[in-house]
Amino acid sequence: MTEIPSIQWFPGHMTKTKRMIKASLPLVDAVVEILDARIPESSRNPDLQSLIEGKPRIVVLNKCDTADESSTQKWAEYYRSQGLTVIAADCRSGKGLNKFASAVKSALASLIEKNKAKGMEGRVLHLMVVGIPNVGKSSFINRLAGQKKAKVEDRPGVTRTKQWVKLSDDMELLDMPGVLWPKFEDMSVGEKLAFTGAIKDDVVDVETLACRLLYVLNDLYRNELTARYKIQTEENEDGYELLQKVGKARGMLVSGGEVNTERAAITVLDEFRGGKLGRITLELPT
Ligand SMILES: Nc1nc2c(ncn2[C@@H]2O[C@H](COP(=O)(O)OP(=O)(O)O)[C@@H](O)[C@H]2O)c(=O)[nH]1
Ligand SMILES: [Mg+2]
Repeated sequence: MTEIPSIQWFPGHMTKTKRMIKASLPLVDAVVEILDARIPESSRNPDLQSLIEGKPRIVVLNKCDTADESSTQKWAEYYRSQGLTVIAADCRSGKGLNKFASAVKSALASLIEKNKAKGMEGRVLHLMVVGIPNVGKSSFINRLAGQKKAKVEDRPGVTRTKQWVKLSDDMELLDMPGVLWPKFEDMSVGEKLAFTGAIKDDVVDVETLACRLLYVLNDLYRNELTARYKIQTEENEDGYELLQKVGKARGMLVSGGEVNTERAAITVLDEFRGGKLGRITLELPT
């Protein structure tokens, strides 16, 4: 097990988060789980299932603009085969969110049927949003709620502790995302979270991280890598060699002609996160 400094306060924080999610659960009909489409499993909280005790779940494969389209489809099929309702979305532009309402209705079909039988057709459906830091929970809520959010807050008598955002006449969202933690214990999970920027760079060494990313990209997306930096690479080439090549190709040299590897590393990470290398998914369903 690798020690990442930030996991030292993990247990206490986690307990508080779990308590908060549990306290809100009785108020909602379904849970919306936001995942990063580039690393769906790694950006998932492994405890969520037991935490939400069988509440219907809608999975949002977010940031799908940065992920490989065919891989996102595979992930969607995979989660659907587990009985989950799935949409792919880009919460920065709002693309894909038009499918959200119908996804909720399909996830809650049996509840809606029951309501209808009880003569409570059109009863408001309540939803809670959860996910690990940086997956786009706030972007998701803001995108869906948009202007409506301000209106709800302006209404007199609306409690400020539990903010409900009205999405439509029959759907409301809890305006307080549940922040969960990813599974840090697994080295490769931690690494992927660091690649995408979910773990802050101050807890990892940028050069080591960039070397690992380059190694992985050379394995999975060699064409994209060589095209972006106009370099030639070998199969299984050492990450540090790759970093040197990138730095050289970009003219990132210090006096004496050595490559400024720190600058090269920052560039690689920034460009990967900014989608400059293309649409990349770092893991596939097994
Ligand atoms: N490319 C892309 N970036 C996104 C998307 N959704 C969110 N982001 C970015 O991801 C970062 C974290 O988003 P935020 O909503 O604050 O995440 P939170 O921590 O889960 O609330 C921000 O820089 C967002 O602009 C998306 O669908 N595509
Ligand atoms: Mg947020």
